Amino acid sequence: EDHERPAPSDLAEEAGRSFAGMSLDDVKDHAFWETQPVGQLKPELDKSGPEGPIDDPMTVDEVKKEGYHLPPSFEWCTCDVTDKKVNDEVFELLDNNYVEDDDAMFRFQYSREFLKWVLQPPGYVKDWHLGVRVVGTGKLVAFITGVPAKLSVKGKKLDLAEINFLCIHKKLRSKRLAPMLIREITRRINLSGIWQAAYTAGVVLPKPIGTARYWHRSLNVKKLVEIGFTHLHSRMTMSQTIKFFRLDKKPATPGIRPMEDKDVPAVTALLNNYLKKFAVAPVFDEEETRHHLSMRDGVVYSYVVEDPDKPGKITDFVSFYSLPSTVIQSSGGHSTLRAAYSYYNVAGKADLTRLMEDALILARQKDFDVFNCLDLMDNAQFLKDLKFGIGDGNLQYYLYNWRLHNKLGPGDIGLVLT
Ligand code: MYA
Repeated sequence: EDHERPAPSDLAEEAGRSFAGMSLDDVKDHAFWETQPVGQLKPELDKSGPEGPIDDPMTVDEVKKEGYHLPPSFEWCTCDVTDKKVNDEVFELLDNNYVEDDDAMFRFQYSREFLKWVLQPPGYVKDWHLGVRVVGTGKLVAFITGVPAKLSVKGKKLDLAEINFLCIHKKLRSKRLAPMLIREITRRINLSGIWQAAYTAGVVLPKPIGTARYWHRSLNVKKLVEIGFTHLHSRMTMSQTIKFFRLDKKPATPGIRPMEDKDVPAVTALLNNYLKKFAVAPVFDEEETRHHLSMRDGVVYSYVVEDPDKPGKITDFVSFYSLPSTVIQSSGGHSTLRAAYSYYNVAGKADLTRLMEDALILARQKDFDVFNCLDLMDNAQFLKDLKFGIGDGNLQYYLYNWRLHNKLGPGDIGLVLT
């Protein structure tokens, strides 16, 4: 399949890295990442070995007890997002400085409730919510987080940290502060006896274990055109386009309904059984399913299909989370793009395409403007049929301190990081 073509760097490796156009000169230097236990883009820097940890094993006793030094005017802090004031500070830092698209039209706007949700899964560690403040004023200017998770990587179960929300104030960019944040959070995580991490980024760093692509399904195409998220096809009018993206008013799968607390055991079993087939996927216990996948208005939406013939039997599951973006040059009176992101979906009895069409309808009912979905898991099956359009830019998947010999295709990835 098209998306499973090896990346150019992999081709260069196979070809012995010797032919013109793919020489090592094309591989960027990474002063920081070349010192880290990750796969390297320059093959001569790559430490060979079996699939598994890259660093020699260490004990918690050997981990540095004091924090790394920051430049004198900055200090580390631990951010307690249950504290209203701190939650506001984190929200504002991200609202003004977090991820933008390449054309700087939209910027992620994680909500306060969303931050509380993703940062406090079962077993979360406060010290892994790391901030940098200006000494004196106390202004929060940088942030990075880790949360504990269990990941199955090619059949091995790893207790690791999921890293997210790396953010540096715009005025403090390109000062090598990011490596300091990464070193300090690594130290704090190592102090808990955790030696691996998983993370995603839009940029290519040493070295992606896999690459996925976002696809977008218009729900409110008129608004999407007005804010420049999408544009009309040259031979289609607005009313033809609206008709093209029209959805039924109500989901069609018999027995589909919002997930309830009583569904947690069945959803956990359904999900873990499905995720087994992917090379990289989370493993959820019931507490984690309850946390990550229970309905939370404005944050995460989950639906089950209860078999109409066998009450209590859950056969299918769909979920999506809410991650709006600020419209940077607000236009047409729109300041926010309301985006739903596909999360975990399992088609048991239903057809996956039919089930995802219901997810689109449910997201439309909740007033989302667009439904975003990565081409991972089995998602490639339905994207075209359901009128998703391919996005620009890739999402790169990374593991810290875990070697894999071959790059994964998107269909081997079963992990969605919020
Ligand atoms: S991905 C989201 C990242 N955030 C944004 O894109 C928000 C907007 N941008 C910013 O805030 C800044 O530009 C950031 C970089 C903070 C991204 N992941 O300080 P610098 C490397 C990792 O001078 P700045 C997410 O949150 C870069 O290649 N490294 O640069 C997952 C260079 O190193 P090298 C990155 O632009 C985060 C160095 O930083 C990223 O001021 C996973 C330059 O530093 C990136 N997204 O700040 C973090 N971008 O010279 C890793 C740039 O070597 C976790 N860089 O190329 C690792 C596991 C840790 C835990 C382990 C536990 C065991």
